[in-house]
Amino acid sequence: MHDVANLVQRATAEIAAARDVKTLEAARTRFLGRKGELTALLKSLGTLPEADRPAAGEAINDAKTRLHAAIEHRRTALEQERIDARLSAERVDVTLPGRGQRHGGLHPVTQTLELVEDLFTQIGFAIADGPEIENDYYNFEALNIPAQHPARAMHDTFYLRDHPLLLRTHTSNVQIRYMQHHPPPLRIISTGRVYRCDSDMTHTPMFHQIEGLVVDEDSSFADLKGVLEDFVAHFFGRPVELRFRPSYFPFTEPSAEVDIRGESGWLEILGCGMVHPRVLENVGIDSERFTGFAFGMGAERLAMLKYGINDLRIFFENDLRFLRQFG
Ligand code: 2NL
Repeated sequence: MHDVANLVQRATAEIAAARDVKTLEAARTRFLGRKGELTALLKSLGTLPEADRPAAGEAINDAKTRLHAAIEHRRTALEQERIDARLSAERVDVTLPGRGQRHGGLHPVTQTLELVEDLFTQIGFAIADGPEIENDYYNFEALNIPAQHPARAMHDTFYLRDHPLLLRTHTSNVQIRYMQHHPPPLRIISTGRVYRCDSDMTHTPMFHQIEGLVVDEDSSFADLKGVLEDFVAHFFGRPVELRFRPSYFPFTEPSAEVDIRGESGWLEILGCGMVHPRVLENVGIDSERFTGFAFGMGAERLAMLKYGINDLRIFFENDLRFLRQFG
């Protein structure tokens, strides 16, 4: 009897001390297993005097029941501890705000191109498109740009290796192609990428140009001025003062460069002029009957003036901190 009490005391302590199921199982085997201590006591019953056997047997069975219950109780507790530990380790805060999905937006240059196309479409201009890889005729020859002209030099124009082709230096090639297939009167806007062998603070090898062309029986320089005044007012959203300075382009005569009045002085915004009669004749238009005016501007330059940007290169760096401001 004293042995049973001692055993129960040791077993209970061990069961309570078990930190995991494996230790607990070892304790069960040691005390309740087929070769366990309690089984050994049961087997030794026969060595007791007959009169003591029922009481001893009852004590052993009672101990067996209690230890069994204690083990199951402990097992349940350990299992619960394991679940609690996992629950707190793998906790998810479902109240956190979601990561969300940002909306994309159009590049400021694209927005500028679309706004200009929109404004000119409203006053009856058609949108014309053409190739960025062009031949010498459409990029230079038809535009009255002579063979020795500096713009045609290797260091100003990108030529293709092994092909008599080049990357267009302006979108005027589109105007020439359009005039070949559309008799006047005509009004068109052409926008797109153009390429020049040039790279510094204020020049990138690729930029976007916007060109306009009107050919009609009596289009005049006054019409050109009116169209441009109207355009800048709508583009900047306020009346803007323009200044025309005499200039030179091989494809216009007379030619002018146009400035807008800025905070501190005049800022150049575009070039323009009356289409040179030779350009009209090159596309089979009677220059005695028809006259035309044309203008060209850089889209990046236009966007810089509209949004107050001072460095051209930021348009091409794809820095989201910059681009998101135009969302
Ligand atoms: C500039 C100046 C200009 C034109 C482009 C043109 C096109 C044809 C005939 C005559 Cl088909 N002219 N385009 C005329 C004057 C100026 O561009 O500074 N561009 C960035």
